[in-house]
Amino acid sequence: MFVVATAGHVDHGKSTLVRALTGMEPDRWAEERRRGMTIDLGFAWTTLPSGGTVAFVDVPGHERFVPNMLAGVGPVPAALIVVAADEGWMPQSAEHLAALDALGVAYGLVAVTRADLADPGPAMARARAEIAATSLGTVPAVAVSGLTGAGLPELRAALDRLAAGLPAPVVDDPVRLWVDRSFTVRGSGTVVTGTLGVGRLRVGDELELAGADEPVRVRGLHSLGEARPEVTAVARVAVNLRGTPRDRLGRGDALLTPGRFHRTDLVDVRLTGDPAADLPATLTLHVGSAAVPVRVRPLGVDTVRLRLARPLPLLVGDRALLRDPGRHHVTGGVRVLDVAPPPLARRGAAVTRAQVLAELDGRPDLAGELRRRRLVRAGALIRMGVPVDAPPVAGDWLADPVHWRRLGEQVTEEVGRYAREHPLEPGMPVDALRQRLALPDRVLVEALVRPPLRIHAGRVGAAGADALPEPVARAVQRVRAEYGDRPFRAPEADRLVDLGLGPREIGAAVRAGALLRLADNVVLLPDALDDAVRVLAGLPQPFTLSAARQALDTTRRVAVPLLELLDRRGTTRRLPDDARIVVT
Ligand SMILES: Nc1nc2c(ncn2[C@@H]2O[C@H](COP(=O)(O)OP(=O)(O)O)[C@@H](O)[C@H]2O)c(=O)[nH]1
Ligand SMILES: [Mg+2]
Repeated sequence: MFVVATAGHVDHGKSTLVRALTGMEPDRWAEERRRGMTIDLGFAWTTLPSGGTVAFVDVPGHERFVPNMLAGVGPVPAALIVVAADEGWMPQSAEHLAALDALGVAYGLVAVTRADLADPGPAMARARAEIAATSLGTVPAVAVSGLTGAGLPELRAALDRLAAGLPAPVVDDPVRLWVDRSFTVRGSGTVVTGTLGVGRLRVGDELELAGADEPVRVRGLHSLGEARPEVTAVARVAVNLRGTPRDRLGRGDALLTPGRFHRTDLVDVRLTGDPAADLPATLTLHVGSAAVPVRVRPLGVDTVRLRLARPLPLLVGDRALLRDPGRHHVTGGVRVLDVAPPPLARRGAAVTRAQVLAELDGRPDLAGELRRRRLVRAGALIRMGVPVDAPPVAGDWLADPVHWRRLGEQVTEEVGRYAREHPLEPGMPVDALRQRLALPDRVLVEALVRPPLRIHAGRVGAAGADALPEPVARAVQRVRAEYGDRPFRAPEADRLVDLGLGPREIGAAVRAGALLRLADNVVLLPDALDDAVRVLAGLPQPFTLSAARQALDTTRRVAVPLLELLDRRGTTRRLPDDARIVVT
């Protein structure tokens, strides 16, 4: 199937032509038929001579209903531009063409209608000249009469050729179905319709609703009036949603493949076409079937920041248009450059940003994104519409190579500085390093630490940094020399000072396993513990504190905390009468 939207001034015969081609009534409402005027979008389809199907989105031509027209053409990549032979090029011919141009529509043809009423030549020449200056370029033209049927076979053939020239549909990309209608079907519940430009939908699929966080489930699918288990792009499709109240969604919403779209209310864009020098501060942004008020902040010559009144699922490269609803005027096209732009808080930030934006063209560019964002999750980029084909540096983090190398150097610098400032600590705590480098995730620190650095017990240091600093090692050796043969005599506080063992040095020695701390300023050599257990086990059980003190040849200063330590470890057990036994 291919989908074509009509375009053209009111009363030029768009709906008549669609009716003549399809035998279906595009004006769906009683009011439309009574007034003989299209107000909202109409839908009809037919089989072409080639056997292919063309579906029409018939739009209103009246200037009051341009927003409806834009909701119809937004998601549709081809246009049938209708001009009446007897009236020629008119204001909404021009405005609709400006809209197609702003959206970058590149495929189309002209039908000069009411050719039974006047010579179609002048209208056709004018229309082709106007269109040639837009994204559509030179297009085929056919003169027709919806009344007599003249020219319809030629128009069908031209539609077939247009279809043959369209790019192949992309069926494996994520779905973003812009809703153009929503209604309730008795017994089925809520149904939404739209033009599926990319991807595929299946009954049972779980989708996201752009405006809400809960998922919705596809209960049924219709296309061309028939129920189908699956619909692939390009297609007009009606989606029956399970358990979604009708008032939860409407035109301008979008059904999305879960997790694949970034919803944003702030975008930096390039204005295409002929940007007005004095852009109004508020405009309406039309994208897909959505129309959202935006505040405009000029940044560069042709780049602006838009603050949207509600978030939309936008991607880098999206085409949209800005319209001034008060002046019935398409102000220009928009190409989305960045859907997650940085805040402009600091002085001069806007100028810098304008320079950055001047380099962007809306084509997703992984290397450029990495250069600008430095560190970003792959999933975040994919949700912005940037394909990721580079390996992550850690977890799902991607890094700009230059930034990553610089971070590696900073790790070495920071860890070195920390070691100088904290000589007794066995390295820099990983989290301190993470904060110092302003890294958003610990896995990044872990990936940045390379030999000779390593992570040990939550700290980053040189391999062997948990060994004792030189002066402490010497002091411990002196302790060993002096107390090796009386292992339960702890050095007195004065002696520790003489040896250069202050609280920090003792801490370092304890962490390195070179000393055993029983209490403040009470330290033993580490093997003393096993020796003590052996001695105590040789005593008659249970034994008293005093018996233990004598057997160990030590003082209460050591014996009390030593036994308490053994109690805590469950090596000894303290009985109600304060005697102890060794637990075997
Ligand atoms: N004579 C003649 N009248 C036409 C032709 N096409 C449309 N009309 C009439 O023009 C009027 C507007 O047609 P319509 O299809 O509603 O125009 P739309 O606003 O562009 O959809 C209607 O009265 C039609 O009957 C045509 O080819 N020949
Ligand atoms: Mg109409």
